[in-house]
Amino acid sequence: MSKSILIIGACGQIGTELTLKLREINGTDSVIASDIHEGSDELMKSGPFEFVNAMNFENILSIVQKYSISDVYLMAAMLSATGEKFPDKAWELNMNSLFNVLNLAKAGKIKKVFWPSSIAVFGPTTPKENTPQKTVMEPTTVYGISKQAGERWCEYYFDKYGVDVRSIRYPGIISWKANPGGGTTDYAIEIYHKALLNGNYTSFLNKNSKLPMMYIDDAIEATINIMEAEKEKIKIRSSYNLTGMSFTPEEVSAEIKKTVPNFTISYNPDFRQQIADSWPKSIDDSEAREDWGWNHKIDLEKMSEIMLENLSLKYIV
Ligand code: AKB
Repeated sequence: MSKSILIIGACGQIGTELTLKLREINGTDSVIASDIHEGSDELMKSGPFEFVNAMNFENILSIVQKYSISDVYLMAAMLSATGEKFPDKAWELNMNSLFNVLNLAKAGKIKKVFWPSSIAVFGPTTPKENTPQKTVMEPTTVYGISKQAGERWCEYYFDKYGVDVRSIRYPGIISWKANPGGGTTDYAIEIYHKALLNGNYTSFLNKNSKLPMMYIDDAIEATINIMEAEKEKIKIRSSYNLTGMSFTPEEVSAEIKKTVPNFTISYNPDFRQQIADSWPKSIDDSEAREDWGWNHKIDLEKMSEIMLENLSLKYIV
């Protein structure tokens, strides 16, 4: 029997491409996209869509029942930079949405949950290079605190109630289809847009701010692979470390210059610098590689080629 999937937060940066990929794999009608607002034309035309507020349990339940949903991907969240401006809202959205979905699984209404965590669970006291899976975690952002608390709750629901919840600590995700919203790693997307549109970019992080990153195709593959892996292979029920590459604004700018030779970058760090400074520079994701076969494919050079090629087409049309 084919499964029925609900994506909550389907119109966001990751949700958009996750929905498209899951529809390609499982068939259009088995994948229900949902959000509080409509998404891109491509997403809206690709299959069924429902308005769903991730903070409203009854609202999610009615859609789960309407489509006999088995798997939920909860992609709705407030990210690090916006979370610092609206701490109460960030906590409310990030935690309530998670409890709603975990409780649906606990009640046996759905079978499997994907919930994204983030490198934001780490903090200034965490070892910065090759950050291990298990280490000191003292996050200093509301987003990071909510993700860390969420990880503990996921493990708790698995241990106490047998909820099959699976999670990845996403690094910064780079993509060109849907815009990101309110993250600290967003500079690494804006820079490609501005390189093509203006030939210059003012970075809100300084030139040596090295952060873990990943191209969207790798992130989608990891997300689907962890959900498809046999249950026994998922040995960590809080969240898995995951990475593709690490780079600084200066390094990505050097990569862009290979295609846009006149591109210039300047630096004007703002409040997001402090957030970036509190996060790891590189991640040890060997447990994800060992447990369920994670393997990234795209490095900085390849990613830059893909970004510039696709964005040039977007801006020419
Ligand atoms: C952010 O910058 O807030 C996110 C993240 C690393 O989780 N992209």
